[in-house]
Amino acid sequence: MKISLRETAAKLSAAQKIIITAHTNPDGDAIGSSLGLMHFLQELGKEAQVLIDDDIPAIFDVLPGYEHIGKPEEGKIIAADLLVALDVSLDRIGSVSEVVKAPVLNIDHHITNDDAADMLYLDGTCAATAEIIYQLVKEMKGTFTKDCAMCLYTGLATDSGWFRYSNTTPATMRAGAELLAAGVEPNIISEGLERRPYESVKGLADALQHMELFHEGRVVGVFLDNATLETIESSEGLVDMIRTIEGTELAVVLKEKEKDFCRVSMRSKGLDVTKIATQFGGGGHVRAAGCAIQKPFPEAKAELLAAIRTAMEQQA
Ligand SMILES: [Mn+2]
Repeated sequence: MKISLRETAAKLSAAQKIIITAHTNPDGDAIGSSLGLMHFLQELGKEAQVLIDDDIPAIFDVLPGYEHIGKPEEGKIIAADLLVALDVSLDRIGSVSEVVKAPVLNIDHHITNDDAADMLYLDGTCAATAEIIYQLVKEMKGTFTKDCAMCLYTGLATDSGWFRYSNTTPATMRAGAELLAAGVEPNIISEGLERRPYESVKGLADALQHMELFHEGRVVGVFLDNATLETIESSEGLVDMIRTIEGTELAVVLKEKEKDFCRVSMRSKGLDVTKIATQFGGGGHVRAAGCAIQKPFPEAKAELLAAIRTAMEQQA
């Protein structure tokens, strides 16, 4: 059920013990908005804890509170007044939904949110869930501590491509400016998050050998079957690297993570890629979306490329 920002603020005000979660395979916005909200609620004297059902990449250790992010433990039931699920639909929070016994307040900016939570506050115009948390703090007449601001700024910066993508609005920049005024050190965040091990950059170079053009050069893709993927140390950040290629409208990366299980990331310069992702049960944003295809690699590749072709023809 959809609720307003004011109602969302009222639900948070009324709760004392609050568990915060976000999507598995957590990114800067999932982690930044979760920790930012945690710091804010703790300042209000509430008991707030972040639980995410996945490993947290070490690059996020520059964020205050990183070391306090917990993982749900099987059979260890937690009773709380509220479970806040950030940047996600409920199907992607892993076992947190089983472990935490509380009404679910979902806060998100993905237009593909399934609206399955008890309460949902959705604002697809926000660049990041962290931008919504910023608005919530304002709605609740709160102030930003440096710790809170560092985390929210990280969410804003990462989801907007460091304030470069089309989702960057005057409101995003104003939020960023106010967080900077609260003490954010943007260089600490960017240097921390952009750290890569040597093997990872080398892995990227290996993965790039598999780059191909499709559909008259309008689509660039890297398709890695499981055997190839096993030989590559790391292929994180591949789609953002290839999307800059001149003349392309869409970038796609497909990785066969396990036999008959392929993960897909897409970036576009205008085409609504959620229309392609949702055909395969995925979701995301107009210019950045993803999905999983449970098919053998050759079939997954062919079906995805066909779906992209159809979407491009429908757009024309
Ligand atoms: Mn986000």
